[in-house]
Amino acid sequence: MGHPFDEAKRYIPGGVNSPVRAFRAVGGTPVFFARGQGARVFDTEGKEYIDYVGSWGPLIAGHAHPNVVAAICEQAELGTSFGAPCELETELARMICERVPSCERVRFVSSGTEATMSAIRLARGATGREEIVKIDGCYHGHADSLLVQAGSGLATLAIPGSPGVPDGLAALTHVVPFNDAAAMQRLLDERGEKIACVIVEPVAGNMGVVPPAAGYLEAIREATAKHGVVMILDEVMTGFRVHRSCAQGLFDIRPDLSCFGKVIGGGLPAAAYGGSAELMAQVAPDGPVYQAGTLSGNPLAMRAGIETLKILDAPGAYEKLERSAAKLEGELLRVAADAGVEVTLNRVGAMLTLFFGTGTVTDFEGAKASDTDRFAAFFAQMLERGVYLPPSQFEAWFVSLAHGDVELEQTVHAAAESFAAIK
Ligand code: KE4
Repeated sequence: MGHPFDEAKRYIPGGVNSPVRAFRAVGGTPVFFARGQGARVFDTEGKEYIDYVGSWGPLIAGHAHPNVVAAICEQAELGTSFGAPCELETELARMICERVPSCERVRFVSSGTEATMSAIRLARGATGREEIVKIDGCYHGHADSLLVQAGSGLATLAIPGSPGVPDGLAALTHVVPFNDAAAMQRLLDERGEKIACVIVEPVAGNMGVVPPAAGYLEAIREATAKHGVVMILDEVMTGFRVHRSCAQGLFDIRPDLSCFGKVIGGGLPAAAYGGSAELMAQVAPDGPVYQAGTLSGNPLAMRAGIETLKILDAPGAYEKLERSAAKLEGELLRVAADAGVEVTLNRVGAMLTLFFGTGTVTDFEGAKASDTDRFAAFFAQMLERGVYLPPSQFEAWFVSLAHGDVELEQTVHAAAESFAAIK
C-alpha cells in the first residue's frame, strides 16, 4: 500500500483540501492524522505528536474534549441540520453577544472566509462606497476582494493575489503596511469618502504572530470614525483565544463589525460576523444586503461551539492558557540562546510565532526578512522528535488548555535538540 498522500493526489488537487497542509513551505511529505486526543495527534502509523496547529486554532480545548464529543454525539442523534431556526443558534449568538459588547447581533456562516466576505459586503452596502482597505500580510480567507497583494511602489491600489481575481476588483482594494498608523491616516484623509471599510486582524496571525503597536488599533478606530469608514476586526483567529472578549476586549477597541470563526465552532464548521443592531439591520431579511447559507448555524456546530465557550468559562481557563504560553515562550528563548540560534518570538496570549533570524518583526516586511530555510529545518527536526508545528514560518502556533507541563517540557527538550541540530 502506497503512502496516503499518493492516493489523495489521485483525487484531490495537491492531495490536500487547503494549500498550507501540503508542506510546500517546509518540504517533505504531509503527515496524515488518524486521531487526536488532548494536546496530541496520532498519524496513520500510530506515531504521536504534540500538536501546535490545533486545526489552525479551533481546538483551544484540545482534541476530542469529552464535553464537546458528548455534545456532538447527543446532537447527532437529534439531527444534524434542519435548514430552519433552532434554539441552539440563539444560545450561541447570545453567548457571543454577552462576551463582545460591540456585537448586538451576529449572523452565523460556515467559514471565516464567508464571515469576512459578508462583513465587507455589508460595509459596502451600508455606506454605498466600493473601495476597501486591508493590511499587507493579513489574511482574511479567499474571497476575491481580499485575495490581493500590495501593488508596486507607494501606490496603495492592490493587484490580484491569484489568477481568477479580476484586476478591476483588486483595484478596489487598498493595501497598507501593518503597524503603520500614518499610512492608514494618509490614505483615509485622501480617499476616506470613497472607502467602505478597513479590515484588520487585531493581532496579525497570518504573517506569523505580530502584535499591534501601542496606539495602532486606536489610530485606525479614530481615522475610520472620522471618515465614516466601517472598522472591521477580523477576530477569526484571535476571537475567544486571546481574551474572553476577544482582542477587542484585550485592547479595549470597539469596532463597527467583527468576524469570528475557529473557536466558536469548536472544530466544526461555524463562523460569524456581527456588530451593532443598527448596522446588522441592513442584512437580509431585515435589510437589503443579501447573505445566506445552507448549513449556517447548524445544530451540530452550534453545540460544539457552545461547549467550547463553556469550557473557556471555567475559572482560570484564560490564566492557564497565558501561563502555558508564557512558559513555552520563555523556555524556547532560553534553549535557542543556549544553542546560539538567533530567533525572535512574538506572542499574544495562546498564539505565538518563533521567527528565525535577527531583529524584531513588527510587520510583513519584517516577517519576510526572517530565515524561512532555517524555520523549515527546525520544523523537520521537531517533527522527527514528535512535535507538530504549523508547516510555514508565516503561521501561528496555538497552545490549548490540554497543553500541560509534560507537553511543554517535551516540546522544549525537542526544541533544544532541534536548535543544536540546525546550528
Ligand atoms: P476559513 O475560511 O479558513 O475558515 O477562515 C479564513 C480566515 C479568516 N481570517 C483569519 C484571521 C484567518 O486566520 C483565517 C484562516 N486561517 C488559516 C490559517 N492561517 C486557516 C488555515 C488554512 O487556510 O488552511
